[in-house]
Amino acid sequence: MKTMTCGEGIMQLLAAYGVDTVFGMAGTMTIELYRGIGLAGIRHVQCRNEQGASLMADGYARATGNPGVCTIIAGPGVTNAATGIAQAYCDSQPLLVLSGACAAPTLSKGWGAIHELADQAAVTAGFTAFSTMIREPQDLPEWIGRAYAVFRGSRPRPVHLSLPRDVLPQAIEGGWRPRRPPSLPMPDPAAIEEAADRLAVATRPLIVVGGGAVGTRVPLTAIAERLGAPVLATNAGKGILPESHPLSLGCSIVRAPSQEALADADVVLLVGSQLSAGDSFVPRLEIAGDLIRIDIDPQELASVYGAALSIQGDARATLRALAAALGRREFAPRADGASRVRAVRARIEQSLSPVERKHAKVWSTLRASLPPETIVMGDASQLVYSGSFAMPMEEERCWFYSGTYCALGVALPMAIGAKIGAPRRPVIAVAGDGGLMFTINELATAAEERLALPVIVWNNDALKEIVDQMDRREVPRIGVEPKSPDFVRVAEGLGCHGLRVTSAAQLQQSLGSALGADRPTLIEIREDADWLSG
Ligand SMILES: Cc1ncc(C[n+]2csc(CCOP(=O)(O)OP(=O)(O)O)c2C)c(N)n1
Ligand SMILES: [Mg+2]
Repeated sequence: MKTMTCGEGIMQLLAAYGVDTVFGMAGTMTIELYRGIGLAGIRHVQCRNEQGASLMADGYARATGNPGVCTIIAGPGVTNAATGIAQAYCDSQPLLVLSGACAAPTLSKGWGAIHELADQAAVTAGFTAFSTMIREPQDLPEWIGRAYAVFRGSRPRPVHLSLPRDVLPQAIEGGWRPRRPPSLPMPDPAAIEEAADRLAVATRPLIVVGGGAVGTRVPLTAIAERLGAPVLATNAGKGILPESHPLSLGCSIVRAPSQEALADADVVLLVGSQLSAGDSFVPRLEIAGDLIRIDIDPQELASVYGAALSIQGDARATLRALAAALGRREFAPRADGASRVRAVRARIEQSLSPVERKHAKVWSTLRASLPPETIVMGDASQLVYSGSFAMPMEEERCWFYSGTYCALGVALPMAIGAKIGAPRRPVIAVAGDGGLMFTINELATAAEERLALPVIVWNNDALKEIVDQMDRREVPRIGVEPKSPDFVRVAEGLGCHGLRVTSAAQLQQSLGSALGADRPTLIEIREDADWLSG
């Protein structure tokens, strides 16, 4: 059997699990991993800061459904990457973080080893499924097997393996093999019958879908139509039911008319969602009717919103079983579902503020300019908050706004990861002037990778969301009106195209060029532009 280093063995094993790309930043401790990356023929995308690497890996996972992998150094590599790992944790994304670590004999001793953290595994323990310090090379096949058991057999979440610098170069006997992931949990048939009984007699049923329901379009559509039930999506569930469907309320959970429809329902079927406050902007939504929850995570089923009936199971298998159970029952679907949806949509349309009407104008231009399979990566900007309900999606895995962790600066690196994972699909990033500055350095990564990536900057010369909150509460505007750079020149300096658009036609035309370009294109839209007024 061939002898190789532990670093080589890890990468060969990951290639056998299907890993084709890693996002990273090399350092003295991880060089043996890089020998393995080269030998395994894995693509390495070099970020400019480890925050970019973890966010790119997250974007890759969202676009492909496969785990995103990042390779980073110990200490500052881990603390820099923390934001992307924590975001992936909040949004249940599969992420494998491979970091260096100080030499095993120095760990926890405070000897001043380079990149030392007192307890590196503990740093990420609160936002990973597990975080482990590897002590022996032969432990790795098990820990990587456990990581894939999390990714494929449960609620996906990040896993962090810390690899000491004296472990990676050790010789191993080759031939580490992937372990077969466990099967997904199947629902209890008695619980499915009870859910069908409750739904069949509901007079105002309503369905809410989140990220855990991705992949359930066929049974979800059958259930919604069988019941005549409106379907509301969270950001992570946007597009599972096409938003052109007459029963779709889109991702309008942030708007009062949709929240009232939820409160008014007599039976609510909640699938694969925690109903995060980041989606609704209210700490706790009102649900007066009976709640039926479907989730793969038993703890989620017991959290915040107590349920009349909790069904643990894989969402697709559970909804298939529920659709079949409803099909066996005699009852007429509620006839007023689509008219309830139309009424809610009309009230939302009437409730838009002047600036939200500007946002809607931008989104309608983007929607008209972009193919339906386009992936949109959104940052925590006011334009994106409106996009949740104003940018209709016909497909799932197309809209990503991570409202729960809600970290500024995520859109650009996530879009880079998505474009690398799904090169044939159009991908755009949308960020505010404040948010883009957090990770604008990664334009250099996108340029180096020659990505045809439009990056939309919504420029209002302010951290406008916070300005508005300060104004409402009569707090002086302190620290919320930073001076923006000349974004077009910054983009050009980092190897991208850049332009400021002054009309809908110009936005449409520039997007067309950007999607076919040999480099990213920063497209600046000013909130005070004439074309958005009136
Ligand atoms: C890492 C991080 N720091 C601070 C915040 C708080 N915050 C939320 S929205 C916002 C303003 C963002 O400004 P910008 O990106 O320009 O978008 P705008 O609100 O102007 O549309 C801030 C500072 C945050 N969400 N994330
Ligand atoms: Mg702004």
